[in-house]
Amino acid sequence: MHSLSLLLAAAGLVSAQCPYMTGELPKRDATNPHESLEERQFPVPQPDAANILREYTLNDTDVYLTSDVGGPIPDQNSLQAGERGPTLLEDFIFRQKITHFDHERVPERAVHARGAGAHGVFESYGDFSNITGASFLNKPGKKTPVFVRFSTVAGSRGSADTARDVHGFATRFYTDEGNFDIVGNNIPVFFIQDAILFPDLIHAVKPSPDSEMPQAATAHDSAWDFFSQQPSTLHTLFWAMAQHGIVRSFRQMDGFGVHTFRFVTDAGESKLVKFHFTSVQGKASLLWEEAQQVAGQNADFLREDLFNAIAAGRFPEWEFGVQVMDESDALKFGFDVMDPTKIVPEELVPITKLGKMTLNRNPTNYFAETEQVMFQPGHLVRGIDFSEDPLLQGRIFSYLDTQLNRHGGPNFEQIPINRPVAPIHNNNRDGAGQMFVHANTAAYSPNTLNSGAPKQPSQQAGRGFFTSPAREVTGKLTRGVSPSLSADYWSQPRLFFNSITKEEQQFLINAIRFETAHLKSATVKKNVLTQLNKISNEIASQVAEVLGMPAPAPDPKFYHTRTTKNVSVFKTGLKKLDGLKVGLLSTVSGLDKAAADSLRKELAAQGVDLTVVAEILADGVDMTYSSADAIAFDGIIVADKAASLFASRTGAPGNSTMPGMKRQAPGAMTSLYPPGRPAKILVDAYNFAKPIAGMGGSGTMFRSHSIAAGPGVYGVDGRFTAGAFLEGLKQFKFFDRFN
Ligand code: HDE
Repeated sequence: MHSLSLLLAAAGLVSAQCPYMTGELPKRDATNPHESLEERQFPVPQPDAANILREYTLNDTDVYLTSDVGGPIPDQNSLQAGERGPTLLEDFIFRQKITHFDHERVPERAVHARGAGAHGVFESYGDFSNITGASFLNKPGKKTPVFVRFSTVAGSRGSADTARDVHGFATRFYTDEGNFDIVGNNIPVFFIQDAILFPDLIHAVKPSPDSEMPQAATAHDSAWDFFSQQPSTLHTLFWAMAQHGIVRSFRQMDGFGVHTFRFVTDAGESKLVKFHFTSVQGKASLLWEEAQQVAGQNADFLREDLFNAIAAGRFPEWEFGVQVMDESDALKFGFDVMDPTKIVPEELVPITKLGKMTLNRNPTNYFAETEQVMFQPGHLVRGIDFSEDPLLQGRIFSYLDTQLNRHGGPNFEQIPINRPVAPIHNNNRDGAGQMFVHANTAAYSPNTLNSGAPKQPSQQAGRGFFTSPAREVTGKLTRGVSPSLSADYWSQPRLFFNSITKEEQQFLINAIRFETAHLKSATVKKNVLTQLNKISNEIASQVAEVLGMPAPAPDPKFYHTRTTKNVSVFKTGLKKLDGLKVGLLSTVSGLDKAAADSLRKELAAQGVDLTVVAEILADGVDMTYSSADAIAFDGIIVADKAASLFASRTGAPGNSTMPGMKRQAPGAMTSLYPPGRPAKILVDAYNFAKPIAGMGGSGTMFRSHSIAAGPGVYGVDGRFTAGAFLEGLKQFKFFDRFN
């Protein structure tokens, strides 16, 4: 029997040591030269549910270095003719090492090149066989391994994490009936309605072909030229320009399948569904100025947050749910539910929660796992089916094709991170890098020579995948956008704008102002205003003001005052503080270690990390002012007796020893950190709307930096409590400071 055929269902698997690791290979029958590998009956490696890659993981502890084919070799010096060279062609060790290095890179993803992944587990809340035949949802408590890759879209693999962008949220369920991928985003809608426009969208958004600028940004003419001529982009653009484009953490964002899919029961009854992953941590985002600083100072901000949280045992969680609609509901809500530029408002169809996903293990090797994971909307399991959405239809083709390009052959599904935990039996054969030794010589179907196996499953036999019987297609062949998709691109961006907080509204307008102020073409600017004005005259007028153009007269056809829920970041806010960071600004001499420790404990009880900052690394100090900045923290506390560090105003003449710089107030003179750095951390944190506090009567100090008492500013009156500060962290941002 084929060894993979016994790779068992993920849930509840027993761990078994790989035979190749123990060295206990079965004996070969030397008298039978035709004995096949199958007949040798290898003990079958079974995936361990806690780590489905364990059997493939190489451990180099206390071993000798070998060549790729196993012989021990030294590889630190080339073989050369004589002491001073040259290197000899004979040097197989040199050639193998260098050749392998020369071929280390595979093409980065055409989009979503920058990402971070993690393993985890999905647990079903119940038996949902009344709506789907999907086996991973058919039992309460049933566990299925998952791998998730989060990403940004436009930037290349080395771009900064906090570029303003849509964020990818791709989830693979390694179900016991095959892999199921939801290749989704953190924004529930998409820019276009037909996959044939995807190359146009991406060419417009990516850097200019002549200068390769700008990297990971849409603040350029071609992007807005496309956006303003293709109004299907407006809704997604609004989400991306709002806080969803600059998330605080991958952990603090929701995920969406975007398209409408189908759930199909074993009996063949189908419903339309939309997939949702709702963050148990809650939602949080950065401010734009903050995100820009982070991009310069810590390009790894989001991946670092995810990696560290998981390493610290603070496992991020999402509730997985579906909006369920009848087949007959497709046009009932005033728009087409096949339209990926529309949300189905939760007031109309609430989310049914199906289970919880927990990410609990970091990858062991970035390339092998995160870079080689190859998602596809076409990875579908019995019980789930596609919809007619033309965008989804195109994706089913594109992802398979792009994986062929990235891997260079059809066997990428055999790479450990892509292998299902379910058995594989088919007549696909050969190709570069084939990993299986297929024993069946009748590699075709139908056959009699292998007794018809692998047999054809069906809806009834063998739990085969089947297309929903309710799907019916008629009509003349046509190219063109359906009127049900093109009737209204403007009401839902307005619904989104109406439903976010007034601060978020202003941030959204500011973001559009920032981007459009980079435009050179007067035509593009004019077209942008025309489109914005169809959504809101207020938005168009505010943008026009910055562009030095006249405010347009209202174009009210799509104006309305409706709102919906769960589209704002700050309205719902944080539910858990796990993994947030607080900086305690102190001095080496004034540090009260006992007070710092007790504060650390109080914050840690809610999953918050305390970092003590002082002039130099000393006992009890975690970070120095030479390397700290406000962006490293979600909140700042100034320690008792540290006030001397804040004597000068931000930007005051330097305290540096650099030639030509004036000296500043006594007490702040040092060459240990840039001029005014401690005060800058405090003032930046305030300006980034973070909670700040002084532990011991900090009123005067705050006032000297123009920080007024108010929400999110604690301890001004000398009364500081960790509890109040933690509440402040939950609110996360304090916008009254900008009023
Ligand atoms: Fe993708 N997309 N996409 N996309 N997409 C890719 O596949 C594509 C779309 C999304 O972490 C590529 O493996 C087309 C919507 C994510 O590995 C490529 C269209 C949504 C990821 C591709 C879309 C997405 C990708 C590039 C228009 C949200 C990263 C590398 C029909 C629902 C997955 C790759 C990962 C990646 C094509 C539109 C999400 C080129 C043609 C809509 C999260 O195949």
